[in-house]
Amino acid sequence: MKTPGWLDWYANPTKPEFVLPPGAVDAHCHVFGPHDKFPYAPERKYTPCDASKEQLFALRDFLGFSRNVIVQATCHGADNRALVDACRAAAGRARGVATVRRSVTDDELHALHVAGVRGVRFNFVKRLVDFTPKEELLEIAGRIAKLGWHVVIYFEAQDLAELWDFFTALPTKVVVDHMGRPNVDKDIDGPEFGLFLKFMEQHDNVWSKVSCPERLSVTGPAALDGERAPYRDVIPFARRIVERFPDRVLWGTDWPHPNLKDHMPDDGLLVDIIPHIAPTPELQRKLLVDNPMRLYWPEETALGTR
Ligand code: 0GY
Repeated sequence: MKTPGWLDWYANPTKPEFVLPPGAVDAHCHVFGPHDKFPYAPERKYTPCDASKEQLFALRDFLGFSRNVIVQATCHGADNRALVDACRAAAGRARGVATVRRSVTDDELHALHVAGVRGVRFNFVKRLVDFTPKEELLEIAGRIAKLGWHVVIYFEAQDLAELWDFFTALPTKVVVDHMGRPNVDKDIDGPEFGLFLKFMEQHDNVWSKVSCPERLSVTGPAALDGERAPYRDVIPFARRIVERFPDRVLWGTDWPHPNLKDHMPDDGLLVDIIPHIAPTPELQRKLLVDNPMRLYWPEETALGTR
């Protein structure tokens, strides 16, 4: 039972040529189901294929990551049980970003924290979610701020201007999924991407995941002759963000890549894009280790135990 046209994730990814630095974090990935144990939400907009925690951890090890940040996907609504189960099973090697409603109790928030949750996700992509009133989201943000959590936001570039006042009123760190989905057919120096850069420039609590080239690319997965890197039209956008805000960027695979209908990326090749967007070892270490550790495992960063 899957959404028609749904593609299953890539079962045999290529071994990346790029060797990840020790302690690297895949800071955006999901678990789906398994649906017989963790059913999908009735209000979901798509039904994915199951993608279990064991499969996620196998990918983590194969690619050379040490840790995961598992993000609640919309198909599980505000039922975070699959996410919590995966975080617990990871025994400290995964953190979570949950979805909660205003009705969530303090005890429930505490239990999520103990399981490893450190953020909530607010989704503004209209094909994925129904509208939630902003005052409800602000109320949630105020409550989770007290736990030291942050807010992850997912939106499309053309909606940033309208959402600007809401985003800039959030009282926490704010992490943007997939660079705010730039239209990479437009000029990198044009007003649309310029507004996103201004958003980060003017607000030093705003971070960005430089992830998901496979979702944003118009040129697609074909590499140029003699090069391995696919999705070449997305690379300049991601690289600009990494070079301008090296201490506020994160990277993730987005496995198992929900909602892709034309092709499924090879996760090994996605890893091989990293040196194109973060060209020096220092930028790579910040992107893959220092930044996600500071955000999701601050206690270990402070103790110097990683
Ligand atoms: C992503 C992107 C997508 C889906 C979701 O929660 C979700 O359903 O985030 C998308 O369809 O663009 O980050 O996985």
